[in-house]
Amino acid sequence: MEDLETLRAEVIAAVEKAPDLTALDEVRVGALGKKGRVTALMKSLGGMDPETRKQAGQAMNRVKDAVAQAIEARRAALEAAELNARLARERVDVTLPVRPETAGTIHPISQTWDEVVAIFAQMGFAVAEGPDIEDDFHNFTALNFPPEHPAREMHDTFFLPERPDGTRHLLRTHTSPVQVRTMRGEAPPIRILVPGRTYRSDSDMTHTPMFHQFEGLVIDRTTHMGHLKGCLSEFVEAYFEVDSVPMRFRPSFFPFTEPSAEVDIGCSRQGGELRIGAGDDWLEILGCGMVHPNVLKACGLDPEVYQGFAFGMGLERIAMLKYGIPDLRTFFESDLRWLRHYGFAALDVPTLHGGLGR
Ligand code: 2U9
Repeated sequence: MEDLETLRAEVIAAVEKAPDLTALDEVRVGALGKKGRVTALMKSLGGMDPETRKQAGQAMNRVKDAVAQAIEARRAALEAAELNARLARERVDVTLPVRPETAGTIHPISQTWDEVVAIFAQMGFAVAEGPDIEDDFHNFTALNFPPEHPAREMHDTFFLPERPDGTRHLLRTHTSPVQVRTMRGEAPPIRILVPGRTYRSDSDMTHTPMFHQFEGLVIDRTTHMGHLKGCLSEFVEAYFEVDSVPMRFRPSFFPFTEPSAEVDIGCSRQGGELRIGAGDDWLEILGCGMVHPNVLKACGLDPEVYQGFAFGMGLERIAMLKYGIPDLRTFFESDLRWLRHYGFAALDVPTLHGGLGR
């Protein structure tokens, strides 16, 4: 019994002195393992007479339980100490200032795109999009382009290689094929805004082979040019953030509209600075017209029942005018200094009530 008490005291002292989990496990194996000191004592029970064995067995079990308990307590204490040390070592100071220059900026094209969508969405237009690769029917024929129209020529349109059936797909030269698809797929009333990339084989100071357009289309039974003018006037005043902008329609020609017009807005150009809505000068910003009866027919609508208006504008052009960007080609050069200068704050999404250009 004395040996047992000594063993207990020695093992528990070793447990409490174990400096880490590895050392603790060595103590555990030395006491309770197969060849451990407590285990060896338990084995000696076999040679005792029944009465002694009963008492010695109970005493040994108490020692075994006490040792096991001491090991568990020490393990918990060591684990907690280790966790605390790690937490102290890996602490993050959330009050430190953020690292500079990690945020990018919104490209002026994306910004202008979002602004224009916000304005027309407010007027009840739905956004429609379609494929960049089109066929001759949707890009030209349905839009009343005569077979020999110059826009179909190689020098204006990017054609894809000829297919086995002899037809050639092309990169859309305007977003109008999306309106054709919408009219052929949905019944009026139609009120859509069609933003997207367009392509023309053209490259100089004022033309890039890819550019962006916004087109609009409204079709109903009694839609007329008064609606067209009111709608465009609302747009121009909201986009340029000017209370009142003079506007004039000049007669023009497009195969897909009749009558057709080009729209100028009032401006001043004093001292080389452009100001929209003031002065007695004019600035052309978009084209528009009433959808040609041939286009309505090609899209499955009866021109005796339905009519409507359409308009189109270049996104780069109106971005340049609003944000004073002088050179079209810089839009697509991906020059980081240009992007930092003309870019917009990320996540600052334009809305009519929150303000458009910031
Ligand atoms: C359908 C019917 C009519 C779209 C229109 C214009 C006038 C226009 C140009 C502006 C500058 C293109 O980016 S630009 O070069 N567009 O002037 N676009 S009316 O008329 C349509 C479209 C689709 C079915």
